[in-house]
Amino acid sequence: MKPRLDNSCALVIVDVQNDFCPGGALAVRDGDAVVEPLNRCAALFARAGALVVATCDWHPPDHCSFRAQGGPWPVHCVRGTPGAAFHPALRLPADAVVISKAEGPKVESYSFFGEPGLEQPLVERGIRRLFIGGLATDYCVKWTALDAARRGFETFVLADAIRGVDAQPGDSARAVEQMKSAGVKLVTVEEVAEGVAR
Ligand code: VGL
Ligand code: ZN
Repeated sequence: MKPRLDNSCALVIVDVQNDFCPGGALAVRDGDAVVEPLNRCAALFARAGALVVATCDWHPPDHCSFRAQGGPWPVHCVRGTPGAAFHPALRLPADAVVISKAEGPKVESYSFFGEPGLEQPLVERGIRRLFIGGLATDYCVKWTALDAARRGFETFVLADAIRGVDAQPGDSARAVEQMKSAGVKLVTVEEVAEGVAR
């Protein structure tokens, strides 16, 4: 499976933020291992004239997903804090589009498409194929990929550029199976690179 990279493609880098990396408030094991393959991928997309989007979890201090508010998570990715910043080694192209999500205190949104009005600009730019990588496999990556596939985008997940929370053992593996069942294709960054070379 070597998809050809052109401007009908967009790369969606999901939540590569300090709080989801080792040492962060909601650390994903080896979360920082996604940075290098995503940097490589972002450079390939930029060279192909394809859009790069980076999402960030961007919560108010009293967000409904935090335990003090009855949610499942420790306080994480509070807007404007160091934990909410992108991993310092992440290299985004100058014209990358940054999208904040789950900004309202009462709104949880694991999916990029949970924020209204994001699909139309992609469609208007002729984007039909989305390549998704980042954190976390079993939450924001999964829901973004499932939503993308449901909306009719040809949807690829970058198998070597995702890591999961695995609150229950096997959650990430199950997430991958669920994505595949929904028609999402798994590709490696190397396969994407080969698609550019042709
Ligand atoms: C995420 C848990 C809580 C994610 C965000 O980015 O996958 N997971 N907030
Ligand atoms: Zn969150």
